[in-house]
Amino acid sequence: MKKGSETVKRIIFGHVGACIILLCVVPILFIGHQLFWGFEIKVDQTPAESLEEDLIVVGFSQLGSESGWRTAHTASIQQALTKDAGYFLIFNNARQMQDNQIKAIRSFISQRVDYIVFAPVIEDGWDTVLQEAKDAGIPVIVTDRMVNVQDDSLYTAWIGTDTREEGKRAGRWLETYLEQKQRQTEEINIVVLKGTIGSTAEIGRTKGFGEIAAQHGNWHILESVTAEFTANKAKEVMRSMLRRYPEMDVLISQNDDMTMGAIEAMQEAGVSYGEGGDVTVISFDATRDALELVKEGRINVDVECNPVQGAYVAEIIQKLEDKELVEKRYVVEENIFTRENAAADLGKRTY
Ligand code: GYE
Repeated sequence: MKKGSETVKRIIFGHVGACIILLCVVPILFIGHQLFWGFEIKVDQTPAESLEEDLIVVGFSQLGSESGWRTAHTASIQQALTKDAGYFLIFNNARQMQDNQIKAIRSFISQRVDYIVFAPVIEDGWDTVLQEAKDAGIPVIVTDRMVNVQDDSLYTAWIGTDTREEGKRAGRWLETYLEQKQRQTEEINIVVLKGTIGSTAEIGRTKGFGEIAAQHGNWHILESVTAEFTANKAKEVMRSMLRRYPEMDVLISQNDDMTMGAIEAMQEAGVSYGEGGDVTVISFDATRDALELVKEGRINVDVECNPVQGAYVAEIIQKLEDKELVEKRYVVEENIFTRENAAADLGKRTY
């Protein structure tokens, strides 16, 4: 009898003890996890507030924060999808890693968001996760870069820029410039700083410029190297290219951040560039900082890429809410800037 009650006690206290330990340890582990991962786990929160206020819940997977252009693109989406406008926005930064984007999208699906918006880091590899979103009945709006999927019905709409046309514009500008300088028959040595390999901006700009370059037997692309759209990497790559190609005439840099890095490398190496310099500089994006350099003649031409896409995303969502049909592709307007027109635009530039 005594033995029996001891056993019962042991069982009861054994369980109680285990419960107490669990109750103490689990919150400690949870807090530790929160402190360690910070806001990145924001993606797993349940948007309870959105239910109370009847907001449209949007999960936005941004590919990274690699450039000034990206900062402007993020801001544009955040400014359009505000609470005042009726949205509950869940933001996740994938730090240029596709795996992180896939995780974020899966998390949006498990939270049953109303819409998924995402800017894909590269074009390939989205079929499976987008199929999961489709099966869950969540419309996906792709912004900025494009996806390459077998079945176009895996996304509802895409809003972005015509990067191939941007590449062509750079090529056509170089044609005209060389004619004006009466250098159209000279041998022209070109180096290219590419963006993230496999991203729409890299694919389109390379292709577009390549199409024009192919029409000129005297244009020689000495080397194309990726610097992943970042200034630091571009500075490193450019240092090495300057050592290897002293005969370089033209730099094509697929975004402004890389151009800034390359300019630093040229300055360090004592190489002259821009108007009147040895290296003609062609850039993409036309952010405010870069336009200042265009105005000063340090960048010869900047082909605009427009990051202000948030309002269009909101418009697409509103149409879908109203059960209206939406276009599959929306392309934003873009310009091209040289010393002649850069100053005039700087005043009204929002990014
Ligand atoms: O040009 C670059 C950014 O995808 C168009 O990505 C975008 C490009 C933009 O990092 O600065």
